[in-house]
Amino acid sequence: MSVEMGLPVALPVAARPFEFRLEPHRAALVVIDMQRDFVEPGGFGAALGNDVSQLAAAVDPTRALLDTWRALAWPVVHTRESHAPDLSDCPPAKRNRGNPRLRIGDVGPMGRLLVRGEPGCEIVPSLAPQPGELLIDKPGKGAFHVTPLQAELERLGVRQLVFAGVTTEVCVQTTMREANDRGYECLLVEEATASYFPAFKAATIEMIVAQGGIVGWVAPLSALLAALQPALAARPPSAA
Ligand code: C5J
Repeated sequence: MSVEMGLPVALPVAARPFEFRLEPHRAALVVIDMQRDFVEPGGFGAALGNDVSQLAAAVDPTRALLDTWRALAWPVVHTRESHAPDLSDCPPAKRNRGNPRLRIGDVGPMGRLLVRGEPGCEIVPSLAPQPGELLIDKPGKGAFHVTPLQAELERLGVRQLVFAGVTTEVCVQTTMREANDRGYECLLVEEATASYFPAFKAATIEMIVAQGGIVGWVAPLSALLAALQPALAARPPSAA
């Protein structure tokens, strides 16, 4: 881990409920479940009856975050909600919920829903992981549940998590709560997350910042990108 000359130990981000002090190199970007199965027509989200177009707004802001994290060479984590082909990691309590047209593991236009190796399970092309970035397959809503995520973050020396992804109130919020319980400081980027239900996104943001930031912080993309300018400027000439 190289530390750039003259960079402060923490970069202040204008956030709610109060300033977030982002620590260079110690903050990973975590992109939750930006998979075709949630974002595109014909996937799992659509099979549940959702209007998947609601999620499109989060793609470009997430890409802006990825571009910045990659330029800084700071850690990036992608997650996928996904199951083994034999569904041995998908309990009936999850698979048999509700009355969808298709269930997890059934064959849809993008292959078997939420099954690893199927086209629909992949991350949308514009946000696809690059070599060296972590890809965590998770059978649950939370990214720490039966995954190597915590061990990987410890290996990388990460103690802060900046969140993007979908859906705000399900896998993003669950993972933020898991992370908060494990001692990570969590910042959600408002435009880089979305829900099939805009009211749920708004309510989740309020839950996160309530009570002095009981789950974490929320900031607009512009505030985070502005805060990162000194880190971008401090990169060695070979990296800029
Ligand atoms: C859902 C997710 N909504 N990634 N998964 O079932 O939020």
